[in-house]
This record gives sequence, C-alpha cells and structure tokens, in this order.
Amino acid sequence: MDFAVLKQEIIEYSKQIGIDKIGFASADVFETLKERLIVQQQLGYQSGFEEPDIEKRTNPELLLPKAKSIISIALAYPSKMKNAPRSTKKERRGLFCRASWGTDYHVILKDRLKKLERFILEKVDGAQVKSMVDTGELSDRAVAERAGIGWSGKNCMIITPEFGSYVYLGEMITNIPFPPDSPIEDRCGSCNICVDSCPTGALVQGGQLDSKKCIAFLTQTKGFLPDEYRGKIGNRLYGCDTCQLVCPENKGKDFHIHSEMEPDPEIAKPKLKPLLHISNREFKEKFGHIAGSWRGKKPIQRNAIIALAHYKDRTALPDLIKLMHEDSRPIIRGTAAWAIGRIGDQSVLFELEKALEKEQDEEVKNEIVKGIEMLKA
Ligand code: B12
Ligand code: SF4
Ligand code: SF4
Repeated sequence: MDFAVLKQEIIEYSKQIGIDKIGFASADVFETLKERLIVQQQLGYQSGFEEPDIEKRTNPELLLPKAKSIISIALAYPSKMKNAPRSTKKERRGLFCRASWGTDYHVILKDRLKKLERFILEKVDGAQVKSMVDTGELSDRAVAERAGIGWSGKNCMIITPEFGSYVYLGEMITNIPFPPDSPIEDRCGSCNICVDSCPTGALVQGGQLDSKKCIAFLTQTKGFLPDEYRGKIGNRLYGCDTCQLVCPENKGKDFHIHSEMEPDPEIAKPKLKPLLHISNREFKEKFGHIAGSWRGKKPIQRNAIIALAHYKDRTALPDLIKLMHEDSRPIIRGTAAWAIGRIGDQSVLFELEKALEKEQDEEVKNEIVKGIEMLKA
C-alpha cells in the first residue's frame, strides 16, 4: 500500500469532517520532552492534572504496541464573543476562558477522531489506532509540534500560522508508517510580551510554566485559593487567556468555523450573584456541557465570590453573609467571610464576629479573622 497516497486521502477527508489542520509525525520516543518533564517534576512545576507516568507520556509504543506514527489534529475556536453582555455595577459578571466556550472540546475532537479512525480502519487491513484528546497520556503539544501544526511559543502554546494559538489539539497513534511532516519555524524571536504580561509571573521564562502559579490552574483547584493570588484572578471563573490575548500572533485571529463552539453569552460570561446559590441540578443543566464544569460547581462558586470581592460589589453582601453562616462547605464559608471583609464596612463586623463564635473549622476561622482584620483596618 502506498502510505503517501493514503496520507493525502486522509488530509482530504479531514477537511470534509471539520478538522482545520492535520499533521503527521513519527511515533519515536519524545526524548526532549522526557528530559523536560523530569525537570518540571523536580521543580514542582507540574499541575497534577497530567498523566504522572513519564514513560507512558513519552513512549507511544507503551500505548500502542507497533506504533509507527501519530496523526495530530487541530480545531480552531473563536476568540471573540458576539453580543457579549456588559458587566454593570448592578450585575457583575464572571468569565470562562475561551477554551470553555460552547460545547466541551473533548466531545468535539473525539467525534472528529472517531470519524478519522473509521475511515482509516476501512482502508487498511490490520490497522491499529488509539486516539486521545487532553486527558490521554501523550503531550498533545509535543505531538502537534513534531507534526508541524505549529511552533511552541514562549507562552507554552502551540501557535499555528493560520489560527494563532486558539486551537484545540488531539491525536491518533497508528501502526501505519505515514511519511512524516516537518516541524515549522519558531516565530517568537525576541518578543517576550507574554512572559512580561503574565499576572502572576507563572511563565518563569519563555516556554517554562510553573503551573502552581498559573491562574488557569488556580481557578481549577478545590481548596482555599492562596492569599497572594486572590487579588490576581479578577473576574475569571475558569481558565486564563492573558498570555494568548497579548500575543501579536493572535492579532485578528477569531474563527467561527464550528457552530458547536459558539459561546452562549449568558453561560460564558454569567452573572456572578446567581452563581452563589445555584443548585447542583441547575448547575448541571446550565454548565454541564462546557469544558469548565469538569471540576464541579465548588471551584466556580469560590471564584465567583473572589470576583465579587474584586469588584467590591456591596449588593452581594446579603448573599455572602448567608453563605458564611449557612453553607455546608468550609471553602465557601471561609471565602465568603474573606470577601465580606474585602467589601464590607463596620456595619457587617458583627456578622463576622457572630460567625467566628460558632465556627468549628480552623481554616474557616482563620478566614473570618482575616475578614475582621480587613474591616477593622
Ligand atoms: C496539564 C495541562 C495544563 C496545566 C499546565 C499547562 C502547561 N503549560 O504545562 C494548566 C492547568 C496550567 C493548563 C493551562 C492551560 N491549558 Co492546558 N493542558 C494540560 C495538559 C493536560 C498537559 C500539558 C503538559 O503535559 N504540560 C507539561 C509541559 C512541560 O509540556 P507540554 O506543554 O505538553 O509540551 C511542550 C513542552 O514540553 C515544550 N518543551 C519540551 N522540551 C522543552 C525544552 C525547552 C528548553 C523549552 C523552552 C520547552 C520545551 O515543548 C512541548 C511542545 O510545545 C494538556 C493536554 C495534554 N494531554 O497534553 C492541556 C493543553 C496543553 N492545554 C491547553 C489549553 C488550551 C490551556 C489553556 C490555554 C486554557 C486556559 N485558557 O486557561 C491554559 C494555558 C496555560 C499556558 N500558558 O500553558 C491546550 C493547548 C492548545 C495549544 N494550542 O497549545 C492543551 C493541549 C489541551 C488540548 N488538547 O487542546 N493546562
Ligand atoms: S494562563 Fe494566565 S496565569 Fe497562566 S501563564 Fe498565561 S497569563 Fe500567566
Ligand atoms: S507573545 Fe511573543 S513571545 Fe509570547 S508567544 Fe506570542 S510571539 Fe511568542
């Protein structure tokens, strides 16, 4: 079988099924990535969301015996929301990052990869395939870089010349020896804007991220947000786009190719106060289909409280006081107490003192004390 011809057929088919860019890479061990992952692990820079087994992350043969090549796919997503509602003084709004607009991208890319798998399995007797998107063992970026989808930017993103960095990535390991594509040239040059613009200094240097400092990571944690970051997350409910928004390579890049990726403005930029008392069922119904709901409602509610504190929204005080007294979750009671301290004045001091008297949880007590100190100051 002529695999170069098959490759061409796959490229043609990929266009028909809504894949915006496709590239082919060898399934050789990812040696440089391996070294990099070891360093990142030693420095404590990993997020904990990635596959922990570095061998599996870097050796495709451990995932598919007889792996010969990897097909990398990229789908472009919108960077601008049509009819974005304004956040007003009366009704403050939070923001989900662009990678959480519209239908969860895992669902969309898995659908495309499934179609591609069927196409290949029909054409090649004995073909073996294994696909993954984000949650798989491989580094989607390292595969995409090797397959010539884009270069690895100083903001860590794979940047395509066509769509900028606003692309989702996925891949399929196969036992078919496709002729590989070549990596493309790095266009960052002397630019360092993303590194200089990161609000928390998480980009330690170009191409190296300390995940524990990255707002995208911090918005997804389930515990208390460390004090030093509470003032930095602004109105972000999930994820962070700053290092992409400032990138000159993303200037004017806004692609509305896939209707499933169109954001519903009331979901992607929701009102903050209603989020404070949303039920589990309502949360599932409204936000269950977006990528940003994978950690459940608690982190989103915690971030909504911090966002209200960021806006110093006094109209939220009654809701926050209720949460501090009545919510069953310590993270929510404590973050609400802290937010009351940020927003309120002496008139709500007694509420914090009352809460302190009856609170049993040490961490929450600590947050209430912080709130009281802020009010007294
Ligand atoms: C863990 C994870 C995170 C963590 C850590 C991110 C990070 N930079 O490592 C957190 C939670 C912080 C995160 C945030 C985001 N993520 Co994320 N995340 C992942 C995940 C699951 C693993 C990434 C990983 O292994 N990182 C470890 C680092 C070391 O490796 P890497 O970035 O994968 O690979 C590069 C480096 O190793 C580098 N490298 C290798 N050797 C060397 C040597 C030197 C000297 C240098 C300079 C570099 C270098 O080259 C590789 C190729 O670019 C991937 C999905 C997957 N399975 O791959 C998605 C993924 C990377 N995330 C993605 C997205 C969209 C985001 C956010 C933009 C979401 C948002 N808006 O909030 C942010 C961006 C933050 C940022 N600037 O990186 C996309 C990226 C798409 C793209 N165009 O690049 C991915 C690929 C998911 C997907 N399938 O589309 N994410
Ligand atoms: S996603 Fe935000 S916090 Fe993370 S590196 Fe980029 S700018 Fe910094
Ligand atoms: S902002 Fe500049 S340095 Fe950062 S990724 Fe974009 S081009 Fe590269």
